[in-house]
Amino acid sequence: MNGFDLTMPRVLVVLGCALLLGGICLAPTAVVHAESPVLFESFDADAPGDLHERLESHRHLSLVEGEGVDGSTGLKADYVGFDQGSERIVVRQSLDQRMSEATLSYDVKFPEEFQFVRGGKLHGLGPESPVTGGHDREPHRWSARVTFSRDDSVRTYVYDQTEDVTYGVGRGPGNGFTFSREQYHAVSMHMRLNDPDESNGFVNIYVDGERVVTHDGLRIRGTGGENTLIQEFLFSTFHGGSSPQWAPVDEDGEYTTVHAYFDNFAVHEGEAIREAPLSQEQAAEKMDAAR
Ligand SMILES: [Ca+2]
Repeated sequence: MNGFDLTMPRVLVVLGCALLLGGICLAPTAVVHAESPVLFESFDADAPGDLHERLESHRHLSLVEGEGVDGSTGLKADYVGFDQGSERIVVRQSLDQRMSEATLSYDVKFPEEFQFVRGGKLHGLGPESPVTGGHDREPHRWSARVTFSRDDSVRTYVYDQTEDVTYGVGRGPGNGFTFSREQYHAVSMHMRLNDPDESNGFVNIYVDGERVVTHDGLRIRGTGGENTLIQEFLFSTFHGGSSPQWAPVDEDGEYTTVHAYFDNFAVHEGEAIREAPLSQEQAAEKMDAAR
């Protein structure tokens, strides 16, 4: 650690000050805002962390030097087409903190040949026992993910407490947002759980610092309790879907494999929208702060 002070990344945010007679600011009101990520992985550290090792050991994930942001090492995902979209790439990682509000951020690059087809998953957050894959909803179980969608866009995908539906509920952008190919974009999913008896939760998606999806009025959990709080990172990416129409195919209509690249996974408590893909220097600072 070389004497690195863990309190250093914390910054004082001045919210305002009490103006008294004569306009003199006598009493600045400050709160401590924790900038340290709950989880951070840039794939560039000398000693791989737990998430790094678990992702690297997945058969459809590999690390590629120079393909990360800013010429760093990035994570390549292979989307292998089959009769339910593409083969599932799912890695669940417990977080060291339980939160009612959090932001998941990562940088993603879609090459020119990537096929969005009918859409697929792009990571998210969950409680102690997330529900995905069309399984039954329960009051203490939920999940919130980003999906890539047809037309090169994004949507939310939330297993909330909506009754009489099998799969997640989603909302897309109202502004016609699309990803540009061959360049990294910074994606942030900022969410807050609802109060147990209210429908006041939200899951919002930002790309390169701009909000592109607002999904509010959500009853994400149906009860309170520690096990309902945000406490898992859901690395989850694949096409589908449950039929061949979701699969990437070649020019002969045969199942094929396409790729996307990821870098700089981060989970912060509260709102921490990433404005742009992180430079190597920024990523190194985050990596230090997360330790
Ligand atoms: Ca990297």
